[in-house]
Amino acid sequence: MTEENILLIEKNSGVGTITLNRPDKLNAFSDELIFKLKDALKEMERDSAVKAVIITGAGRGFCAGADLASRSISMESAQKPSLGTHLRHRLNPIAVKIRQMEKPIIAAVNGVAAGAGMSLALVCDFRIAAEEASFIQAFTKIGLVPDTGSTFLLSRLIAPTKSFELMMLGDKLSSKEAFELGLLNKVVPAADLMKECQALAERLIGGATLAYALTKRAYNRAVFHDIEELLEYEASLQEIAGRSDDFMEGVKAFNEKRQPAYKGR
Ligand code: T3D
Repeated sequence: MTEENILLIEKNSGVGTITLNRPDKLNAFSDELIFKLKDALKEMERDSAVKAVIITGAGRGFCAGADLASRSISMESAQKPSLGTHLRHRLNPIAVKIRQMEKPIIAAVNGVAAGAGMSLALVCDFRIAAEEASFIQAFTKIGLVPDTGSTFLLSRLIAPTKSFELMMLGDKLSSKEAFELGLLNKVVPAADLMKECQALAERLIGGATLAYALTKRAYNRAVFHDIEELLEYEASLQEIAGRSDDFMEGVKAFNEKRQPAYKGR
């Protein structure tokens, strides 16, 4: 069944706001939501009246990563889904588009950001989070490898010791902890989140936008010059993890709301 209005777009004073809108699923990435996000980013890039972009989520989640309910349905078919292909065609192009777009992109992290939802926040240029927001590298908890850029985004944004621990254990980070680690620009009360993000966007729009665009280009070159190669590497590893019994068990356990019983294969 097609869901309605799963992504909302608003344009105001040169700022384009994209809202992921599947609140009852904590804005998990269904295929349709991914396609709509990709189209929305292209629209923001093309529209010369839009000078800065904010990405946020409706309800109490920012984005809970891949939609595990639809994964469960697709794994029941004889043909196992290829997660490598899924990443190459769906999520990885979004990460590349956000890094390549020469307009500042702000993640307004209103709630939990898990799995590829955390990657989405990490790949943006700025991250402002509500006090209630949290961050989880949920991947290994369901038998997967961090993807959509998480392996290199996290380990380049914060110290490798902590980033590796977060990827391996998948423990939840509060906004306060994420800020202290250097993952966030600011933490604000939920009621002020969109106001703060709009103010930052308007400040950027009012500045030397060509210089900002060139600075983003230089930053990409300095820090993320190998983004496409690393996304491809993650996809090739996810292809292996996605065919494992542990991944099948991880998704099944999540949907059955129980602890998984992994076998390491
Ligand atoms: O498959 C591929 O395409 C490859 C790419 C993979 C990239 C990935 O992102 S892998 C990681 C996928 N995400 C996760 O593993 C996170 C799963 N979610 C959670 O662990 C928890 O929901 C949270 C920690 C995010 C939040 O916990 P909590 O207790 O605040 O909320 P909840 O009760 O678990 O969730 C609320 C509802 O959202 C619930 O539905 P219900 O029972 O009320 O009908 C839950 O099932 C739904 N939901 C949460 N996350 C997802 C989801 N539904 C589908 N997919 C989800 N990822």
